[in-house]
Amino acid sequence: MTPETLPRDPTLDATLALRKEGYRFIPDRCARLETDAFRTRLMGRDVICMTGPRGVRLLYGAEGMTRQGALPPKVLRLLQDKGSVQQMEGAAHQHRKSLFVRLLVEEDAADMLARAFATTWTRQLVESGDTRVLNSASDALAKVACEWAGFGPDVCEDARLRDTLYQMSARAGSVGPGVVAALFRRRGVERQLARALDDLPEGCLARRVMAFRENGQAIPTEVAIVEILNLLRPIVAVGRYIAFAARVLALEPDWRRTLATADTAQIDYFCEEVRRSSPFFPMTGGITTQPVSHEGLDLPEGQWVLADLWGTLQSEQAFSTPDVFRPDRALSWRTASPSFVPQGGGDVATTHRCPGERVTVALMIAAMQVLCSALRWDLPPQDLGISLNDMPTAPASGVLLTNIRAAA
Ligand code: HEM
Ligand code: MYR
Repeated sequence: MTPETLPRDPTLDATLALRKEGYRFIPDRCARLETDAFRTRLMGRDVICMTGPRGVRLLYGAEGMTRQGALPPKVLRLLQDKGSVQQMEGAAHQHRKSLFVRLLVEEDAADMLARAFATTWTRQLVESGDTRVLNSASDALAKVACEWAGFGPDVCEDARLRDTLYQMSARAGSVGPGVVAALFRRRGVERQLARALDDLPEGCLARRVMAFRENGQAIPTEVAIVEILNLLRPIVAVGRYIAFAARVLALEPDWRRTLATADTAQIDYFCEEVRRSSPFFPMTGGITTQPVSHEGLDLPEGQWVLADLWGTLQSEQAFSTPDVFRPDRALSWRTASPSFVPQGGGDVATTHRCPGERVTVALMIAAMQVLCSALRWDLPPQDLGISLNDMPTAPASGVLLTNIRAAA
């Protein structure tokens, strides 16, 4: 089947529809057209949008794909940036990726970060007495991530810098002045980190990134900073998943009691179901670098493809009663699946799958232990609705908790 024979979205250019419909754009159209792949135009370019396992396998594992040029430039520059691991392919990608896999999956960064985050966030919450989970968890994560990387108080205690790390993912899907401001602020943080590099302690994480060797020499400083930001920014973004998890506790208070006495494995399944059911990374893009024949689809060179992650997580074929929150699905990042793809799919070492899943889930578990075991809190009336039009989205109130106190 060639692209010409795929169902076509009748809109002339669907850019506005994507902006309006957000997360629903690809899955709703696929459902309407009764297909897992359709053609349309976005930003004046021909694109194939795919939902479900076939698209996931194409973007995470098929030969002849690149991420270069596959995302709008401002999304790219705020999130991954040029020169980063996400823009590489083949042997060079695998080598750079091995750094992330070592630091984030093979070593015990997850446990260390989780412990540091639980301590920092608990202290802050008890001191402040009330909070918006999205904001306070993201801020505590920023502090913990910068300390973990080896930065001193100049960086870790800089509230504006911590907020910029948050804005980099929060603004990635917006248009207008907000995103431009976030881009400027990202550049500022890059300069600030560059100045701080000389004072880093021996053997710290940021120094290990700087010392990473490619083709016989250490990677250039600008690239090292991009990759250090690829460690800091997404740790801060985990605050969004923590807000989604806190929303479940708010809407279904029984979970507070259940998780208070649950073992880590049960809290783990709870957090994995939060990752399945919460809209976060909507879709990912790739471009063919050669003609690609993939599961019945023949794509010419230069074909832009978007793979729907959010809709795939909501598919009825893969997840029965997808609208129901059910940790007994026993999902795990440890088991490869082309449908459970909150942070991408495929093999982490050789594809663009996120290397941060172990860290993400460990931080979420720590957050649930803080909220369910270490602390007591009240829930004032608030809007916990989630708009699917904004990418990324969050519970409207950010999940407001009041009267926070240590558990007796
Ligand atoms: C890649 C989502 C957390 C580091 C990805 C990808 C997704 C994703 C969907 C694949 C992008 C693609 O297909 O091109 C998320 C979400 C997170 C998260 C929703 C929740 C906060 C993390 C964490 C880290 C991290 C905690 C590191 C500390 C990376 C890196 C890549 C990546 C370095 C690029 C991998 C490559 O291109 O090979 N992430 N991620 N992420 N993520 Fe995450
Ligand atoms: C990170 O890498 O910082 C973690 C996750 C950030 C998710 C941001 C969502 C971006 C929404 C825009 C994507 C538009 C794709 C066409």
